[in-house]
Amino acid sequence: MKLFSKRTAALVTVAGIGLAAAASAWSAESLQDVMKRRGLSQQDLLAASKTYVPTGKRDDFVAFSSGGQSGQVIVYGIPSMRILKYIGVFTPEPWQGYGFDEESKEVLKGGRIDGKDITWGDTHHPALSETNGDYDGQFLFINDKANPRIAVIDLRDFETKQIVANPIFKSEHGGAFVTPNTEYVIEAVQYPAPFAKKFVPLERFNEEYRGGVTYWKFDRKAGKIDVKKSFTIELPPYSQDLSDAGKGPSDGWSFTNSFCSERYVGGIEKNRPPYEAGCSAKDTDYMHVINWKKAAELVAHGKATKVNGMDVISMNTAVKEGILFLIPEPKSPHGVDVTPDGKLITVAGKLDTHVSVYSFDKIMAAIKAGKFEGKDPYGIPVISMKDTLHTQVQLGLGPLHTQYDSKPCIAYTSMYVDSQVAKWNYCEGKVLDKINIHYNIGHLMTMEGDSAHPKGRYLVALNKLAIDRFNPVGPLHPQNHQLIDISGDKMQLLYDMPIPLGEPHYVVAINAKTLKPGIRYKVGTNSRTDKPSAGATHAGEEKTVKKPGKVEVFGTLIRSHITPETIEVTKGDEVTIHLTNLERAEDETHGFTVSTYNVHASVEPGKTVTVKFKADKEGVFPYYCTEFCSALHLEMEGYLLVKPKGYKEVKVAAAKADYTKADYDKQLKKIAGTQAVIDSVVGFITSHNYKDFPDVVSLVEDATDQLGRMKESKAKHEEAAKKGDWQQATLWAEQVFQYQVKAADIGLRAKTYLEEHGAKKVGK
Ligand code: K7E
Ligand code: CUA
Repeated sequence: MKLFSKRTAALVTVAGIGLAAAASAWSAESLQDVMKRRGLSQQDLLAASKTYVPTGKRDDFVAFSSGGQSGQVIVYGIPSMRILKYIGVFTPEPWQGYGFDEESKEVLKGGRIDGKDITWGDTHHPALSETNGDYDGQFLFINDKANPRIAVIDLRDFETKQIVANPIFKSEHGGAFVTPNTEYVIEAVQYPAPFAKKFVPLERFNEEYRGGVTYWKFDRKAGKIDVKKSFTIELPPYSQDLSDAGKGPSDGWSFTNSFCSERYVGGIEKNRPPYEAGCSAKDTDYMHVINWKKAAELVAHGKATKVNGMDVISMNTAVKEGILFLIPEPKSPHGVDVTPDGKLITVAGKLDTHVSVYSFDKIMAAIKAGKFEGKDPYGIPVISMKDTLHTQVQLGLGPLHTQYDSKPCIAYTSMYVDSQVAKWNYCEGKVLDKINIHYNIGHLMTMEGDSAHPKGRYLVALNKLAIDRFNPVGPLHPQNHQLIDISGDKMQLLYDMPIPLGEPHYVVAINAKTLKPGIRYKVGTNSRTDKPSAGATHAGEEKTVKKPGKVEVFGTLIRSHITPETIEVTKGDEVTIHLTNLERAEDETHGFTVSTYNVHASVEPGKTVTVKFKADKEGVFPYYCTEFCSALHLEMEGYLLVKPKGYKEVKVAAAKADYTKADYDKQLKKIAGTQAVIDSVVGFITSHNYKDFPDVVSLVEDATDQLGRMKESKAKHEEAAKKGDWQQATLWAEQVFQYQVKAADIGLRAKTYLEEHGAKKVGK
C-alpha cells in the first residue's frame, strides 16, 4: 500500500512542480524563440525535424557499422543516428559477458591464429545476408583485416556465433561480401605473402608470394560457415582489394580489385624508392573477374589442392578451366560495386578522377569470343578496358566507393580528396549534384544500397577526419558519420554523428521491419550454439555437485534472487557456475560477478551461461547481479566462501534478530494493503481489452508468475506463526510482500501501457 501511495504521490509532485516551474519557460517559448536563443536557421530546423524520432517511436532503418580497431560492430538507427548496441565480435565485451563466459570464449577461440589469442580486430566490412540479392535480415558478417578472419553474427539475438581464421592468408581487406543467396562469403587477400607458414625472402616475391580470394561456404541452416566446403582461388601477388558479387544476370561471378599490380617491393633501407611510389607507378591495375560457381564445381570434382587444410584452385587450373580473367582498371582502385540490376560494375580509381563503368555483357562477349589483349605474367588472359567499358564519368579527386539509389540509374560516389559526395547517373554518364563532407570521406552507404533493391532516402558518409566538427576531446578525435537526405534532387546534409569507437570503415543499413530479433531464449539455451545448455537448470532443480577438486553449481536467476545464495568451496577447487535466467519478461536481464575473480556474465531471459574459474585464493567473495533489474537488485546477492584446505567446521551460533508478534502483524497489514492495490490494478487490466496487446499479455503472464511464487512463502509464514517463531514468520511474510511488489510493478507497467495505447473497456 505504502509503495503505491508514495509512488503516485511522487508522480503527482514531480509533475506538479515540473509544470509549475516549466510553465513560463515551456509554454511561453515559441519555436521562433528557441531558434533565436540557439541560433538555429530554418534549414537547421528542417534537418532536425527530418532526423528527430520522438520518444516511443522507432527508426526506419537499422545500420550495422564496423567498429574498426575495437573489433566490434556498432548498431545504430537511421535517421535518428541513436546508437543501439555494440556487438562484441573479435574482442571481449564486458557488458555482454562476451569473452568472459565459457560459451563466448568458445566463439573467440575460433579466432585464434597459430594457437594464439588475438585480442583486437581491424574490422572493416560488414555484410548482411541476402536472398535473391536482397537483404533478408538473418545474418551479419564482418571481416578483420589485420588478422584474416570472418565472423558470423546471428540477427535473431545480435550475438557473434562463429569466427573463422583464414589458414593461408596473412592479411585480407576485401571481405565480407556475400553472393546473392549467401552461398558464399567472399574474402580477398590484401598484402601478398606465401600461403605456406614459412619464411620466403622478398626477392622471391613474384615467384612465391601470392594473393587470393577465399569463398567461405555459408550453411544458412546451421547459421555457420562450413570451413570444409570453403575454397580459395590462388591469384597473382597483386594487392587484392575489395570485391563484389554479381547478381541477376551476373550471378555466379565475382569481381575483385587490386592495387600494386606493379608487384613493387619497397625497402628504403636498401635505397629503393618507397612502396607508395612503386605501387602507383602504372596507370592501371587489374580487376579480377572470377566465375565462382564454376570454381565450386571444380573443387567438387577434385581440381583443388589442400594448403594448410584449405582447398586451393591454382592459377594454372583457373586459367585452364576459364574461370579467371583480368581487366585493366584505373590506377589504385578502391571500390568495385555491381549495380542493383547486376548489369554494370562501377570501379573508382583513387588516383584517377573518373569512375569507370564496365558492362557485364561486354565482359562475357569478350570471353566468349576469346578476345584478349594479352596475358599477365602468370598467363591470366587480360580483356581490354575499351572492349568492356560502358562509360567513364569524370567526378573529381579521389573517388572511392559507390552506392545506389532506389531511383533508376542513380549512384553516389565518395571522393576522398575533394571531401565530397557526387550524385551521378550511370546510364547516361552525367554528374547531377555534389555535396561537401566534413572531412575526407571513405565509404558511403545508402539504405540497402548494395542490394538488388536499394531503398534510397538516406545516405551516410563515413568520414576519415572530423577535425573541427565536435567538442574537442584531445588529439584523438571521434569519427564523423554524416547523414544526408537523398530523397530530393539536391542532397541535404542532416546530421553529424560522432562515433567514439574507431575506425568505422563501412556500414550497411537494412529496413528495420526486415529484422525480427527475439526477446527471450527458450529456457536453458546456450545462445552461442543455439542448443540446450548442459548447465540448464529449471526452478526448483538448483544444485551444487562436489567432486574432488571440483565444484559445479547449477543455479538460477530470477528477480531478485540468485540460487544458491552460498557457494562453499575449498581453495584450489575448480569452480563452474551455470546460471539460467528464469525470467520470461522482456528486458529482465541479470548480470553475475564474483568479486575479484574476473568473472562476469550477462544472462538474458531464458539464457544459460557458464562461468569457470579456479578458486586459487581463500577468503570471502560476494557475488551479485550486475544489472539493475528490480527494486531489490542490490539484494540480489550471495557469498562464495573459499575455505583453506583442511578447514575444520566450527559450530557458530547464527546471529538471531529479535522479532515479535507485533512485527508479524505489521507485515500482515502491509500485505493486505498491497493486495488491495494489486486487485485494483488487475481489475483495471481485466476490464480492458488487454489481450489485444501482446506486450501486455506477456507482462500479465510475468506478474501472475510472481504471484504464484507467493504461495510457498505464505504457507511458511503461517506455519511459523502457528509455532510462535516470529523471526521466521516475519521474514517469510516479508518474502510474500516482495513477490507482491514485483507483481505490482509489472501490473502498473501494464496499466500505463494500456492507458498510453488507448485500450478500450470491455463489455460489462
Ligand atoms: Cu572499405 Cu579503405 Cu577498408 Cu574504402 S576501405 S575507405
Ligand atoms: Cu538481477 Cu539485478
